Parts: sequence; structure tokens; C-alpha cells
Amino acid sequence: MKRVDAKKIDVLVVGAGFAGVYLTHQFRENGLSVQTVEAGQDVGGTWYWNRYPGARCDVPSVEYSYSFSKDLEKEWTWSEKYAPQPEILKYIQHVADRFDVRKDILFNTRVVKAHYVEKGNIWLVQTDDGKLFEANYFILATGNLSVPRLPSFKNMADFKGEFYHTGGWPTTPVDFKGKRVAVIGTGSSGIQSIPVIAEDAAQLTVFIKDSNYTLPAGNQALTPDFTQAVKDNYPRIRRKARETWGGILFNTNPTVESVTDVLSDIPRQSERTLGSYSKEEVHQMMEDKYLGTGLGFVTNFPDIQYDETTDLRLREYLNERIWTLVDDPKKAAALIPKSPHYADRRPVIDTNYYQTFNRDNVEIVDVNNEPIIEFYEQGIRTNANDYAFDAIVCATGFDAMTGAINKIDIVGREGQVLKEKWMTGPRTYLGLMTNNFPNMFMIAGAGSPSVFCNMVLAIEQHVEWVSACINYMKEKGKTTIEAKLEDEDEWVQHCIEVAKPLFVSRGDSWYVGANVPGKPRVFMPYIGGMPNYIAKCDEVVKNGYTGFTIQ
Ligand code: N01
Repeated sequence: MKRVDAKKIDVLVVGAGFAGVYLTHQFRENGLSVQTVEAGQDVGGTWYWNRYPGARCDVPSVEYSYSFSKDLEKEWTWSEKYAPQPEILKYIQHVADRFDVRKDILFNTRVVKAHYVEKGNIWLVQTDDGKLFEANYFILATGNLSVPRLPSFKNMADFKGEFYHTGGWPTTPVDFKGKRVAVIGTGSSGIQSIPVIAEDAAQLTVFIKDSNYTLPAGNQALTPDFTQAVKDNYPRIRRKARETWGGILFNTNPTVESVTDVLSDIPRQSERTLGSYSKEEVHQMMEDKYLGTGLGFVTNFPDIQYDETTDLRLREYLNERIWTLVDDPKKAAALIPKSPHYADRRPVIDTNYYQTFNRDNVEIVDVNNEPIIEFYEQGIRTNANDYAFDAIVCATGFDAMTGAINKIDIVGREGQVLKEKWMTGPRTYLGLMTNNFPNMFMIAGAGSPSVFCNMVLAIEQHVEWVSACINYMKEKGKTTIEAKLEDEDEWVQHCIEVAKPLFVSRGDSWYVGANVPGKPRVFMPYIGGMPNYIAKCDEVVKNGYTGFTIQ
């Protein structure tokens, strides 16, 4: 196809998850022509693909929602404290209907190529079905956890049973009733799916390499009183959420009282460090105050992120809890995380996770003692046994943050290939742009605080920043914006410096690319918190887009 045949548009957006849907709406509101391209057959992104049993959000649903429309806030009612995947998908489908965004989205289509063409200052974008677009702005709303990562065991293709990855679950129902099922992986997806699969399967075998720590979610139905109180106070709730480190206000039980609590000006961060409490006090405090209240205690005690004494105290409690809850000491030992610190990896919240291992139909294979050698026709072979399965579920994570972007052949100014530029790790200025790729924006990706935050809040902040920026360009008669190299270098360094004192920068997790063989080990997100990040983005605009070249 020739360039002359390309459809000309103002903006091309890749992805129709929470970010892509809002971008599509926002650009249209601004009078721009927009074409969004989405690989799935409907909107939803993460919530379209991750349909595995037990999938739900671990940010309170009343906050994991758009704030841009007051009417939308009033008309939508969440059923549970942590919404299950089908309900979140229904919500985003409702948003797509309500704002009529589907007409600008090309579904079942992937962007495979995007080249910046200096002559004409446009992005030439090609899809997998050969369509060509010429866009002034190219926006990657591709998600951070959207490229499933499969392990590379020998003979995987030989297995004749059902085979699933949690991040690419079929849209048709999967029934595990009466079946022998294997789950490989015990991060967030494994921890959510294992208790639900165990209820259906005849036999569930969990292959554990290392576990994340998890605490009870305390999920519950939301009462009409609570919902009304939230709706009545939404503007203040949203405003205050943006003032918190992770963009989440409701870390305590969702009672009507807590709406009042969270809106009061009581500082949420504890005056004492967790490490200053004795072992017994930590135990008591966790049991009395924090169990079942989500991950609020991590925000209340920032020393959990960096202090060895604190970490030891906390892990003493958490490990004891595992020994108490899991009857079989062998299983308990396999469930104790091997990473040296609680905060090395993303903490998880669960429903009945440890208790599930007391069921007669649930077994553990600790692959540290009994490594997987290969798959075979009927199942999985370890160095000690052959295990036959009807279905194998890989909850083995994602090529995070850069995976989806690097899958596209993106070429910027002077033929620079993005994948090559990012060979030693992603480089962005504020997570928004990267030097030599003019008019290409990224939403909530590497260099932004998104993955440590309420993702929807982080997305809204980015979409609104980008949309205001493009409006500014239009008003000023400018056509090109690009991140300056020195500001990008400074920001990349800043992201690394902020993370350096924290355990998470040293742990082996997807935050540093440690889960993908050959991926450079770099701490990819910004962990300085939403308020600092918002202040920096606002300051950049106030000072005339410092760090960007605008022409
Ligand atoms: O993936 P993970 P995930 N043999 O990378 C194991 C978000 N999320 O999909 O770590 C055996 O965390 C691996 O073991 P190890 C959330 O941000 C949110 O669970 O390599 N095991 C690990 O246990 C989360 O952090 C929600 O030792 C193997 C697991 O697979 C992110 O998505 C829900 C293996 C992968 O864990 C990713 O979570 C779900 C092998 N060869 C996800 N290879 C919410 O609630 C890998 N593993 C919002």
C-alpha cells in the first residue's frame, strides 16, 4: 500500500483499554479526528484479556473508575469493594456505549508498524491487515501488563490437554469441573485464580518457584448507604486521592464511617515506623487493625519499603501466619516467599488463598526441590514424577511495561529504531515521550508512577496532560513536540535514584525486567508517588513545557 492511499487523521491511538477509550473520547471532544486500533474484539484491555477465574481488581472499585464525567459517576453503581473482572469489563463497555467511542475503534486489528516521516511531519502507521494511516500524533495506550509471558519448558507443544495463560483467557467459558488442573505461578494472577479453580477441579496441582506475600482482601458487598455517601462526596474523594502516594483513598473497610474518615484531614501515614514496634505489637496491630483492609498498612508505614528491621518484623508475622493457616508443614514451607524482603515484589491481597492448600484436592510441587524437566502428551514431567493433567494454566506473568511497545516496529527521526534505543531499558521524559520520536506519546508507561498507583487515576492524569498539550500546540500554531535528550536522561536517572534505597529496586520482579530472560535489568517505573509526579508535570506546563522542544 502506498502512502497516498493512507487515511489521514489527527491522532492514531493504539489500544482500547481504560486509556484508549478515554483518549478516543477526549480527542473527539477536542474536535480532532481519531482512529483507535485494538487487538481485542471489544474495549477493555487488561479487563478484556484477563478473564481467568477469580480475576478482580485490588484497588477499591469506587476509586478504580473514571472521574471525568460527573453523570457517569452518578449512574454507575459498583457491587463489591473489589470489583470482579466481568463487572469492570461491563463498566468500560458501558463507558464505550455511553460516549459512543466504538465507532472510532478498529477492533481485531494490531498496529505492526509506525514510522515517523520527517517530510510532512507525520506518523505512517500500518496494521496487520494492511491498512495504512497518516497521523499527526501517534499515541501508545498499549498497557503495562499486556504481553503474556510463557515459560520455556521443553516440549510444551506436546501437551494434548487444554492450555491457558491467565493474561490471554478465552472469551468462551472454561469449565474445570471434574478435571485435573495444573497452575504454574503464584504471583497476583496465580493467587487470585488458585482458590477459585480449586473449588471446581477434581485435583489441582500448584507448581511453585517463589510466592509473593499475600494478605486477606476483606472483599465484601457494598451497601447502598456507602455507595450513596461516595457518590455524594465524589469530587472531594477524587481530589484527595490525587494527594495520596498511590492515588487511593479507601484503604480501610468500606463503611459509611470510612467515607467520613477518609475525607477528614487526619494524616494517614503513621507517626511511628513499623520497625519501632516489638514483634508482639506488630502481630497484634496487623491482626486487630490491618487484616482484611487491603494494602493500606504499606502506605501507612513507608519503612516497609526500605528498612531491614521493619522488614524482618513484618515477615516474622507473615511467615507465622502461613505456618498457622496451612496445616501441612511441607506445603507451608513451599508457600513462604524466598525473596529476602516483603516489598521486593508486588504485595498481593487474596480471598482464601492459604486456606485453599488445606483442601484434599490441592497439592503443591515445589520446583526448587523438584524441577520441571519437560511437558509430555499427558502433562508435566519433573525430575521425580510424571503428573497427568486435563488442563495446564500458566499464571507466569508478562513482558511488562516495554513488551507491547517493543512488539511494534517503531522508527523515529533519522531512522532511529525504538527497540534499539531501548536496548538497555526504556528511556522516557516523564513517561510521556522519548527523544527522537516527535509527536509520539505514551500513556502511563515506563517512567510514570502508573503501576504503583490506582491505574485509572494515573491514566486520566496522562490523558488530560496529553490532550491539553495537543490543544496548546494547536492554539499556538505549533506542529512538533519532542522530549529533549538531556531532560530525558535526567528523568531516567531520577527514576533510578528515587528507587535506589527501596527493596523493590533490588528484588527480582517484572518491575526490573527480571522475569524475562535477556531483558535488561532496569527499574522501569517512577516510584516517587502521584503527588510529586503531578506537581512535576504541572510545573513543566506552567513554565512553557520545559524539557520539550516545541516547533
Ligand atoms: O505475574 P507475576 P502475575 N516455573 O510476574 C512464576 C498485576 N495483576 O500475572 O517469581 C515456575 O507477578 C513466578 O515465579 P518467580 C500486578 O501488578 C494485578 O501474577 O519467577 N514458576 C511467579 O510466581 C502483578 O504484579 C491484579 O519465582 C514460574 C509467577 O509465575 C502483575 O499483574 C491481578 C515460572 C508470575 O508472577 C503480574 O502478576 C493480577 C517457571 N518457569 C495481576 N516462570 C490485581 O489484583 C514464572 N513463574 C489488580
